[in-house]
Amino acid sequence: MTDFRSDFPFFSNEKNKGLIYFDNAATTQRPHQVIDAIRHFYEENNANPLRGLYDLSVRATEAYENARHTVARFINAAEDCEVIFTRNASESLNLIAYTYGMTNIREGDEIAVSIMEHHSNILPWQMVTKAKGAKLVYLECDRESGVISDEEIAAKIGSRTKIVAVAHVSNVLGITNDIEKIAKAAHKAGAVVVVDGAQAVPHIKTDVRALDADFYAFSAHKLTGPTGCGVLYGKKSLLENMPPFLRGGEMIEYVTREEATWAPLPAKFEAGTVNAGGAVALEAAVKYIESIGFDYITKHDNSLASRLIEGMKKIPHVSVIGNSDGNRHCGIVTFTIDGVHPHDIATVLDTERIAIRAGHHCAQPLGSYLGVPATARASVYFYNTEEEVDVFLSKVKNIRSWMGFKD
Ligand code: 7TS
Repeated sequence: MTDFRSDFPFFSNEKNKGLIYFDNAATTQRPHQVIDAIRHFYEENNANPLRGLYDLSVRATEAYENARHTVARFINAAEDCEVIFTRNASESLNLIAYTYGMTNIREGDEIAVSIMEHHSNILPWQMVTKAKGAKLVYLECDRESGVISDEEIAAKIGSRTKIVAVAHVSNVLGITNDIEKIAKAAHKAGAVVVVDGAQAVPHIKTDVRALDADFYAFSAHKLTGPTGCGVLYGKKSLLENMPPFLRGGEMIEYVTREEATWAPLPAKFEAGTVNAGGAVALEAAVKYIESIGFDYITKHDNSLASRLIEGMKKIPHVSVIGNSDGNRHCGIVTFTIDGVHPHDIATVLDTERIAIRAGHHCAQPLGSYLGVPATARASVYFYNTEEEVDVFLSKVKNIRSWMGFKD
């Protein structure tokens, strides 16, 4: 393995020495390349972008727009203006609901989401369907494999469907949904496809045009970038016909006492002073991830997930949620231990300096559907190691006996 960890000041920090960080699906750590990029922007190029007529502000604007160009190339958008900077994936999804959703959904229409969605891709659609007298329909997955079948797609996406909102990768099951197939069905029905890519973009090569996604949302902080910076990709023809989400700042063309007209894309969707430092840091994260390459990242994440799953299969009373093939987990392994509350699993592991997430993972409808309201989740990234997986497994093995169980 290449020693990526030396790129991460976090891991050499005195407080974090020896820590096994397995909560990468919640947020990742940042390499110095990203931290340096933020520092460099504020030390050298900081001004309010898109406004000033002086050289410094032009530099700030260039830095911001270069970041947009890098992101557009990274996800293979056709044009830079199809990339809108937001605060995070949640805001990107809300933007679509408040603008496209609230103007295009009518009484009797249907919005289809999958049962494995993060709340950020459910609540906005609950809001739209309730406001418009439309219906929210759930695409259910196979309880064992996590796969959404062709039959389910055919049954739930039809002539009433106007929006299909689905995760590219589930934050609980780790499964990759077949977006191309779902997009084909949606487009045939005359619906648009909203893809929540929060857990996909960090782990697999994402090509929004090959997927034929109409909208695609993700967060910088899950791919070693900064918090407070997210992306909404949208097809230009759709974005151009949508009303603005938030109002104020440089998103206008002209304002009278009564009326306003809107700036062209992407400014129309970026009200107020933009997060240029965040965008520049996201660009650094993208370049860093590209320097490692998805050939390596995907393979490594799959290999560690497989090691985790194979190890867990050998431990009595431990059950892995979802697919039995580690190559279908994007580094996310959710599990339960008989008789031990997931919060206790996380607390016990914390005393061993292992950080994992436990609870509902902001996917309560999935927990109800699978009959497991709370679970524990280990999620790895390219900087995690086989040694860490083995230490983790050895601790998981002992949890029941530490909790007083005899077998
Ligand atoms: N969609 C998915 C699939 C996610 O996993 C998350 C965050 C979001 C949307 C929201 O991202 P945000 O950046 O707007 O917060 N998921 C998790 C998680 O699994 N644990 O903590 C956050």
